[in-house]
Amino acid sequence: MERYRNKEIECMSREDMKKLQDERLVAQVKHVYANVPYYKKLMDEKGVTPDDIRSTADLYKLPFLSKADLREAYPYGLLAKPLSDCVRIQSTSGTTGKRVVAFYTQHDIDLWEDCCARAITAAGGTKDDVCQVCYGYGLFTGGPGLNGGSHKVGCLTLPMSSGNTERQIQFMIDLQSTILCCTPSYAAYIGETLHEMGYTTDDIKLKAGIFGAEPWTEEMRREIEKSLGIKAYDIYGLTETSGPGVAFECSEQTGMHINEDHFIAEIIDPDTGEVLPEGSKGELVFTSITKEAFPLLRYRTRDICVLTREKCSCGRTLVKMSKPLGRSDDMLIIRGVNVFPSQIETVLIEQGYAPNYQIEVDRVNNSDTLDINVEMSDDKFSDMVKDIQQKERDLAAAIKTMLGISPKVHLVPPKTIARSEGKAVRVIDKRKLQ
Ligand code: DLL
Repeated sequence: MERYRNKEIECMSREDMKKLQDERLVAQVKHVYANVPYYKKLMDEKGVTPDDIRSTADLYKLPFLSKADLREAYPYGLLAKPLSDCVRIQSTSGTTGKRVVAFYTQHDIDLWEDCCARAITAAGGTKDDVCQVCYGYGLFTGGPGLNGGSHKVGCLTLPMSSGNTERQIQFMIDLQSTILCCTPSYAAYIGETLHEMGYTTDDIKLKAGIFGAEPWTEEMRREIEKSLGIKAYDIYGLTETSGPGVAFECSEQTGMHINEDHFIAEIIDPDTGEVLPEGSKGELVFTSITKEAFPLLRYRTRDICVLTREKCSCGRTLVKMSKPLGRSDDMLIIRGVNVFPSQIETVLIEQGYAPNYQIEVDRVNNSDTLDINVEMSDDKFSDMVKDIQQKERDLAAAIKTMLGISPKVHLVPPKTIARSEGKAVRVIDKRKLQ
């Protein structure tokens, strides 16, 4: 039986949802124009006033915001409420450039946690569940967001944060956790450790996992589901739009429903900025229509995906986004060919390898090199050089078929690629250092 947190909204007719979005958008544009000089300037430069925005059909008239704007406006330049009305900040990990800092009023936090509660409920969560949250806590939105959502559902919440994997498993067994929230790469690691510790899925009570914050493939989903004996649900979000819970998966597992009462989604051509028709692949853009403190209008996520309004068997009418197929800024261009790490992961898992790999790109004599280190799983393990070389050739051939370019594959012994407790580092691009 499908569970909903807010059936009225989640299954609302398209017509009513559009009306709700129209009203909220008009009010939000007024709020932002009046309170955020940075965005007012962008609108003025484009010759758009709040009066020009009467419904979602006018959305295209508004200027885009990008991460570069957020950095330029750092830290307070996009704040739409007095600082004294804000009760929290969260932030991105900021591996490149300045961090992005997002602000929340108490109302913003309530709505955000409610979005996360919808995700937990869609994964079957109720007040009788024990929800183990192993996303990082702190500035990262994963821990706080799912923690708040779990409270709202009424689950017994285990605020574990990430790390100390054996202790995670001990708690999971002792406290009979039924729902696990963490990155998919950490879920895979928890599964691996569970079996290494001599336990099986019979020793745990997990039924569902809510995994997101990084790309993961369908193949990886099946691996995790098998290893932990659960149904694995995807969850999507980004710090700039509040955190996890912008979109969540239902029992159909064919994409994530976007919480459209809070976020309007568009797909654009990342090169021209042109809005693309439904079903096209392009960059996802969000307008947050309910946020008070940090309401971003037409924010370019850099995530490449497809939106669909095909009827969903779960009964929800909320538009669905595909798994992000990559980020427009994560896409590697190797010898002129577009390569997403997820394509390589798909081949690895199809060929029976675990998703423990690292991609290294370099430039030697003006030519790009692609090296892929792949861990041998126990059943693939061999200490015969000839055997390993044959396996490397087979894998390289399969990857060439997928990508159109030849990689050098290096099989490495089990457990030699560092495991991740948060977002996995899959790519080392040495070309940037030159
Ligand atoms: O990763 C928020 C989050 C926490 C989402 C926990 C889900 C669960 P950031 O650190 O700002 O926020 O990173 C946002 O991560 O633009 C995507 O590129 C990527 N991402 C997030 N969820 C998914 C997902 C959090 N389900 C960036 N699949 C986004 C693929 C995802 N990529």
